[in-house]
Amino acid sequence: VLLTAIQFRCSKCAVDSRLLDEEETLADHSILDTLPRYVLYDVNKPEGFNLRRDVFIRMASFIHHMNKVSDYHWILVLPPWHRLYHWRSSNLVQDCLPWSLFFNVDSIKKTTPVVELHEFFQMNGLRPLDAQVTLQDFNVKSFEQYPDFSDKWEVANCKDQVQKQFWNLNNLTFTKSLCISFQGISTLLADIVQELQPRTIIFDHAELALHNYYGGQEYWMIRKSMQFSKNLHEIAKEFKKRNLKQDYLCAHLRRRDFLYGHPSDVPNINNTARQIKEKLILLNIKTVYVATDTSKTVEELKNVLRPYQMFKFEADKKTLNNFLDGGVAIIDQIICSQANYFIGTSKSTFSFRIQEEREILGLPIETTFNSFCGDNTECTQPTKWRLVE
Ligand code: GFB
Repeated sequence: VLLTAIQFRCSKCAVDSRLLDEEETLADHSILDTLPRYVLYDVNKPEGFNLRRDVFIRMASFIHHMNKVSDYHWILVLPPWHRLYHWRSSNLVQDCLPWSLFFNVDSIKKTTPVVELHEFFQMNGLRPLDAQVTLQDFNVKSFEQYPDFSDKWEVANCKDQVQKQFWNLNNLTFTKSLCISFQGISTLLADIVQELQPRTIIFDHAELALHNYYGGQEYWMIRKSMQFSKNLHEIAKEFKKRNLKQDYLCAHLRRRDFLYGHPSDVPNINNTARQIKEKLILLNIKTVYVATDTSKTVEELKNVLRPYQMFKFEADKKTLNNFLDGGVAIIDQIICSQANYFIGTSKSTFSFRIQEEREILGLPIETTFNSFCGDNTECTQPTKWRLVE
């Protein structure tokens, strides 16, 4: 049943060739001018789920800008979730997943004009995209002497290989492809669109475009619209009803690649337990919920934390099959967002997103902006990015 569901998702991603003929009959340019225009985008392959959520905000902000300055109506195409590096269940097919599997897309649509990729194909058919733009860094020469932070872009020779096939779809083609050295905020992409005048355009390496105003009013408006799907909220609610009947502290322990990527931010198990216990005593809380990307240390931590009770969400087969690794990670995030107290892992965007969610819920800041301290290092606590309305 699961495989059929996933095949269905992927087939929804594929192009319906019948639509091309209909589209081709739209030879009359005055009709074309009344149709919406579309921006697609993709992100550097190894980036994780929560950094990608941040890139969405930047691209959504760009679409808002386009709809202010352009004569056309612009729509952002939600890039399918596709084989992320951190999704470890190798027995599951985790390709070509629509945003609706994880998010309440209706909520996003209330703030930003978006469509899923399969909806875009229903509109566009097999017509090649007008432009593929691969963003890349400027070559930095003598940066130390002359740091140049000005916003700028220019057409350039491609530094790296250009992506030929997005999301394994061989039907997504382009009329022209170019590389652009880019440095600046996402609204600067409007200048590129102005220059190329495409009806449909895809930006690769969209993560290079920065926020217009990180943590500003528009940022939070878009961020608030990115609600998780009702199904995932329901599963988190059921888990809490069964296991977390009283006040609880949530600890997010980001380990795997952080053990070597950010070793000074990851305390050992005894030190982790010590930091948790200190807070439990201070807050008079008896229960801990642990969200982590590894099962290795969970039993060990449970033992060291006794007599305090420790819980972790373990997805049953059905939940994992339906919502995959991405869904299970979101369930962890929902449960941590609603905890009485949260301690995250420094520098993890997974933890940052939980902190944002807690701001949206209006929880006291002292219960939110806390990180574990690594072993033998000076410890700084996270910046308090407060919600702005
Ligand atoms: O979300 P993310 O960008 O956060 O990537 P970081 C980490 C991924 O690991 C999550 C899994 O999206 C999940 O798939 N994961 C992490 C977890 N913590 C948990 C957890 O508590 N529970 C569950 N179920 N899954 C960045 C990456 O990770 O770290 C970059 O985006 C790079 O690609 C960098 O690897 C070093 O910011 O934590």
